[in-house]
Amino acid sequence: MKPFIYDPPNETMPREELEQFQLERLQSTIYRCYRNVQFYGSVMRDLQLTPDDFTTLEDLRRLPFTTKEHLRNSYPYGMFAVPLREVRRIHSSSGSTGVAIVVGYTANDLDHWTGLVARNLAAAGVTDEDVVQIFFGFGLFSGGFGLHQGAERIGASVLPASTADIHKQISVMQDFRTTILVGTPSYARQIAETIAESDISVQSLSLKGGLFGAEPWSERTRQIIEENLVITALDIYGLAELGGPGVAGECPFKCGLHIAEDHFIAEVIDPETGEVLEAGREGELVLTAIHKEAFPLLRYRTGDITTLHIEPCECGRTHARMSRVYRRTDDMIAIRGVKVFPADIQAEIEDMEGVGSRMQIVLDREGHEDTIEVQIELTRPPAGGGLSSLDRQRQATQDRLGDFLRMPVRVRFVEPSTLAPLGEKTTMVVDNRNG
Ligand code: DLL
Repeated sequence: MKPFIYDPPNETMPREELEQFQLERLQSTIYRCYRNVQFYGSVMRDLQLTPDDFTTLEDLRRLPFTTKEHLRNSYPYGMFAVPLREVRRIHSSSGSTGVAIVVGYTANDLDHWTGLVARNLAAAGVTDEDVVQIFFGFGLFSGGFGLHQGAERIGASVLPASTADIHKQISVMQDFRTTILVGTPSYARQIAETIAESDISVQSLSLKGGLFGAEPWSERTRQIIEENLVITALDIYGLAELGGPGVAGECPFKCGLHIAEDHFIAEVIDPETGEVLEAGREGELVLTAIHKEAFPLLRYRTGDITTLHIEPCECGRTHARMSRVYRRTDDMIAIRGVKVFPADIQAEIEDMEGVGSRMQIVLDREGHEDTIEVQIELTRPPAGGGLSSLDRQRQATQDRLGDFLRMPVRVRFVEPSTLAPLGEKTTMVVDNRNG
């Protein structure tokens, strides 16, 4: 049986037609950027380009990349393409280094965004019969409101549970007969493990599916959520700069996340050289927003590492798929000269029983030597309870990470919510080595 597609004319458009459609939207976006965004106007004038020079999709490559640095330099409203009176909503992302990125939406942008998130929810099986519990934060972070609007658009009953504590989440789930869970995968896993260890029978719940994202997660975490809650768990991807969630989402075939290509042009580049790579090769995702009024970005370097797949998907959608994002270009750390991706440490941890997936790496220097401490939020006390079993588990985790990294690692277990409030993302790396 083919799964439900929310917007068939746009989601299943033959690729040739889709590319023509993209070109038309790209041309009008470039024209507006040239006229209304000082930054893009001067970039194009410096390169002696005018909007008329963009006659094919490949011509997009004549433009340089836009980076987070450019957005920071234009803080808060310097890259908006419309006057503030036309802006209906503002969200922001604090980013890993603390300087906020500010994003504006016109009434049309809000409408389109809502439709995109509705597509992802529909792909996860959400209908107007569902009760959707959202445990993303509601605030400047785009997750809560983005998913909320999308679920309302479908006609589901929405529970904006936000970042309430785990017992509250579970009681809401029981009392209000939640059918769909939406939030960060780390919190979903914690909920799943807590229920599995409690005397609550999962059959007494009404759950059938979940849509999780905003942070990297592994197949192991998916498996734990799916098995313990007896649901199908799918992935949703997005970033504030491109409007928040809704940029891409998985379908039930779980073979990558379909990118909303009628709204975004996706390229994958070699992060070192900037060379555009063909489909199937791994690199940094670069996105161009071709249907935004307030905050259109051209060739934005997301920092996320992925691979594009353009061959058709069994679900019937023609939009390209991106493989699950697990690493970023900017989070690679060098410890004692060894290059490490925090996501790889996280994957080791996610593989272990009883240890939560939320962690923080703290780098320091003792004498001339780098030290690494990994702080991990424990989701529950170790089997057998007691201090000695806790210490045994800590030692086992420490040994495993030490083997993995081939250097001494200190592991410290911390209480849930220590690294960040539940449902919010943690800062992966704290580097105290230069100060
Ligand atoms: O995380 C938007 C969002 C909200 C996406 C709810 C999905 C669901 P930011 O706070 O700007 O926006 O963070 C964006 O988070 O560049 C990725 O590095 C990471 N990220 C987002 N979704 C995923 C995912 C929202 N599904 C940054 N898998 C992005 C892995 C993800 N990483």
